Amino acid sequence: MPDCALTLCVDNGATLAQTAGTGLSGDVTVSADPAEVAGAFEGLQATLQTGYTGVRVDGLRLVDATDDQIEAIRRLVGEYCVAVFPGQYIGPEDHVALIARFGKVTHTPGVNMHPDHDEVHVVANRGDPAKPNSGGFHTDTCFVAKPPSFTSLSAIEVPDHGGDTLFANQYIAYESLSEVMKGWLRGLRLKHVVSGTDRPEAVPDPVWHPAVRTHPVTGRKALYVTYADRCIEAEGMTPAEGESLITYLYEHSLAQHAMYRHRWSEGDFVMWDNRCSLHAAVYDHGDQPRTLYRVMCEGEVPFE
Ligand SMILES: O=C(O)CCC(=O)C(=O)O
Ligand SMILES: [Fe+2]
Repeated sequence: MPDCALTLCVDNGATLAQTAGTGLSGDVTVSADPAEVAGAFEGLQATLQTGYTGVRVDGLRLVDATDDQIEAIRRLVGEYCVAVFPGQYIGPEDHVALIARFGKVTHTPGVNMHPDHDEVHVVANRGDPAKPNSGGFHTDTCFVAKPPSFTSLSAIEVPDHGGDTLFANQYIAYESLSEVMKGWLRGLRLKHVVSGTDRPEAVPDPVWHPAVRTHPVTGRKALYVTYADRCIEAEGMTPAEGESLITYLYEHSLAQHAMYRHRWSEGDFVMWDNRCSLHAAVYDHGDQPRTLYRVMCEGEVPFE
């Protein structure tokens, strides 16, 4: 490990290198090479938040990040699926400028954007105290040819309690499948369509993406499914076979031990990698306001 401006530890104080070296349950892996990963995070204070998923990064003002730190964050989010940067209070202009450092800024076709910032999507919701519910787990905007690599949210107004966001690690989902199932999925493509946008007429035709995708930064394979409304067909299979398979994979992708649950504080900046994770919002915050500004970065055409 290079000089130790770096701290990467799990919450119980064990270092990541110790944790990863012990051979985790089943066949899952934490990272390709912890020492190498740690080396990429020099200068960042990153703390793993659960067994496999989610890191918190302290001591860094994101708007002042160096190019090396941006690359370290790209790698960190790629390995642990989601990174939380507390106390950032990033406004819309800085937010767009920050995400532009990771790639081309994009947005979900058909959603309503901020009136003064056309690259910022305002995620605003009040829960209904009589009907708490959750959004389904999904990967963002998978119904386009180049789905977003990263989605980021800056917390503008958060509830006192509730309104958390959950993340599920899709490397773990893939790695914990049997070799037989991995074999079945080899070369299989799933059809993705739009659902739940404000203006469906603004969205493109359905697209086919591999059921398993290789992450371009980490080289790890991740399951790439989403909820049944958006993932509607398996290539070459009968509708019944496809539906059963997709339903199975989706349920499998939501193991609790592969999840991180984020409780929002004002000023939080959260960034996740849609190529290796699913996420879901929980609308249990009654009628308290909850406002998050969202900016995304375009990814590549998914490949197996
Ligand atoms: O409201 C949230 O916590 C997340 C909403 C969401 O799915 C998104 O921003 O992509
Ligand atoms: Fe989303």
